Amino acid sequence: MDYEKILVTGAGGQLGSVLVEALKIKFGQDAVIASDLNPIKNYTGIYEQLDVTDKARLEQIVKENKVTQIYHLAAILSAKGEQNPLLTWDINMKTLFNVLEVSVEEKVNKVFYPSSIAVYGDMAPKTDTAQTDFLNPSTVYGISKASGENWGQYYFLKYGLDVRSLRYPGVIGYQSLPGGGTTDYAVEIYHKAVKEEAFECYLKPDAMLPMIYMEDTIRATLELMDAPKDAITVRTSYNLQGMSFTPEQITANIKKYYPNFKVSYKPDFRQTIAENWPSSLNDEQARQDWGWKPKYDLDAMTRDMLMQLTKQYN
Ligand code: AKB
Repeated sequence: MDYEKILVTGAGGQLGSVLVEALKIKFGQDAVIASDLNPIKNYTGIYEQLDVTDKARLEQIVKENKVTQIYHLAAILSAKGEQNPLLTWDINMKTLFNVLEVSVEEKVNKVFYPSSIAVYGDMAPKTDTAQTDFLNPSTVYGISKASGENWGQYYFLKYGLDVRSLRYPGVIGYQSLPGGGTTDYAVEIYHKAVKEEAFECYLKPDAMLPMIYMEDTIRATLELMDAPKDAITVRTSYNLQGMSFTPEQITANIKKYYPNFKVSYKPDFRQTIAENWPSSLNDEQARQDWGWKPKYDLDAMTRDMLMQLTKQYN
């Protein structure tokens, strides 16, 4: 294997904390630098405190460690972003520009930039939303991701920087908790079921959204980053579909294993966000270009989530 030194920003987050472990298994513990604004509890491995809005500090870490790949995960998500739109725009874009600029300056080989289903708005078809459908995002997070994808493509075309990206659906995993997203309910609901507590859902029972299990998410990310450069025909961001379900459907699925589980509904502003997002994505291009295929459907995910969380809580 070629020499790799991989920097992950936002490594303490829901996805980052799982991705760094997968990267350590793949490339070795010394090849991965986990960075975050705050120290990561119980982390073993190389850690650097990093505010990605601080370009000089980012540059120092990349230079000193001869970083070859950056996974730029640090961002403010959809629901939290709406509480302070201008700050969200500022942070999401400034951190991306710093990563792109430093990558060109320091000749980083590859950059991973996560995009989201939030790039779509009410002008795109709701179901089987295509890669090339219209983007009119309704949240500041979605606007930052739609712009960010295009900036990634710009740096690829202008500077030859190998930026790769996925439009993630809601990510569900037992390893970590999400923060500030609209799809977060689908993680919390499992924790409540296993703790035998009632769950109050902030979306309506029929709010169907695209979701993906953590195992599939990590595999998709690594497969995309491993794909030969010539195979990547989409330089904005690839649609990625795992499964789609509503709060009512996930509840019914959990009830197969926890028949007494109780869910009530109190929709809030996140319901409006969800209403503007697709209910399923067409990910044909990812399947064609680098062989994407999800492994987990709703029931397979539920069984694994319940088993893993039962171990955690006992
Ligand atoms: C969110 O809900 O904001 C994220 C996402 C779908 O990008 N999980």
